[in-house]
Formats: sequence, C-alpha cells, structure tokens
Amino acid sequence: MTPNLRLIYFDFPFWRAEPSRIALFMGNIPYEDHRPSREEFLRMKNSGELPYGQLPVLDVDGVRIAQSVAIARYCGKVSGLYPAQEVATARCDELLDTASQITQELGPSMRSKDPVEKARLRQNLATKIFPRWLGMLEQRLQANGESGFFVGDSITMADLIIWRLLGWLISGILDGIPTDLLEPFPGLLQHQERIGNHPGVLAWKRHRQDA
Ligand SMILES: N[C@@H](CCC(=O)N[C@@H](CS)C(=O)NCC(=O)O)C(=O)O
Repeated sequence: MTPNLRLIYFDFPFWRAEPSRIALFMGNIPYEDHRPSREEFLRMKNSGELPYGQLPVLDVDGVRIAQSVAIARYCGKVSGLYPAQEVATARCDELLDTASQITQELGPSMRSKDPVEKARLRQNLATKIFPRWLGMLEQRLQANGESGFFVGDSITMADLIIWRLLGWLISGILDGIPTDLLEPFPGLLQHQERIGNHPGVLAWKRHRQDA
C-alpha cells in the first residue's frame, strides 16, 4: 500500500530536499509538499517536534524521518531513482555523502560575523577549496564512462543532488562565490545542463509553475 508521505522543508530548491521532492514527483508517488514559513519552522523547532531541530523531515505514515541524505535515500528507493545493485548503491551513497561534506565547507564562512574574515574565507573557498572538490567530482563523473550520469546509465538521486548542490554554489546567492565557478569543469557544466533539462525535471518545473 502507498504510504502517506509529508515532506517538510523551506520554500527553496536546495539539495537537502528538492531532489527528494523531484524524485517522488517523477515516481508518481503522492505526497504533501509542505513548505513552512520561518515562523512555523521556529514553532516546530521550539516545540521539540524536529528530531534534530532542523529541516528537512519526512513523515512516513506518521513516522518522522530526519537528515536529508536518509530522506533522499528513502525517496529515491520508493521512486526508482536509487540503484539496487550493491556497488551502484555504494557509489550513489558516496556522492550523497560528498554533497554533505562540500556543504560543510561553507560552515565557517556562514557563521563568521566579521565581514573581512568572511570575505577571506569565501575567497579561499572560491579559489582553492571548491575548485579542488569540483576537480574530484569531475573525475568521478568521468569514471562512470560516457553516460553523463554519476552512477550507471540513467538519472539517480546522485545526479539530482549534485545538480542542486552545484546549482546553489553558482547561483550568485553566496557572497564571494562566482557564478562561473564551474567553467573549468566541462563535464560538470554539461551535467548541470543534462539534469536541468531531463524530461522528469522539466515536468517538475512545469508542475511548480502551475502550483
Ligand atoms: N544534517 C542535517 C542538516 C540540516 C540543516 O542544516 N538544515 C537547515 C536548513 S538547510 C536548518 O534547518 N537550519 C535551521 C536551523 O538549524 O535552525 C541534514 O542533513 O538534514
């Protein structure tokens, strides 16, 4: 029987929840896409109903699951976007964990209250830390052969998550991180195009425009 699903995350397309939303949509799995305001989030947080005080959370028949990567795995599995073969599963997990690790790199600059220190940290991210990560990701993409996907020969949660992670990095909303950060990485640039124009993703974008 189809579980009753409620995915709760802020109203923006960040990698911590957007790939799970898209996967459920692509898999024709009905769910409630709840996007709380900041006030509602704080109410939830202060009332202790968020297991780790953060979003996203996913309610499955009333059972609350937290942590974006755990949620992404669940949504990928029920939607058919999580590879079943063991080595492919592990490769997919590898990329999900890498998305978390790359995101953590931004932590110090996000927390810094000193504008000069923050600018220095961002410059280091833009010129050293992110290019190193992106070079490694480019190689992982190439290691999967000609398919243009990170795992196997069709779209998986790994592609959706890296697509949204990199889309965030180059969106221009992160002060000091240039929008042309991906230019030296043609494989990743093509991957952004490929996933952003995947028929399932285009259908999701149309669905959101109509929402
Ligand atoms: N390890 C958590 C991190 C979640 C997280 O950082 N959530 C942020 C939004 S992207 C949040 O809820 N921030 C508000 C807060 O911590 O008060 C996960 O993977 O889901």
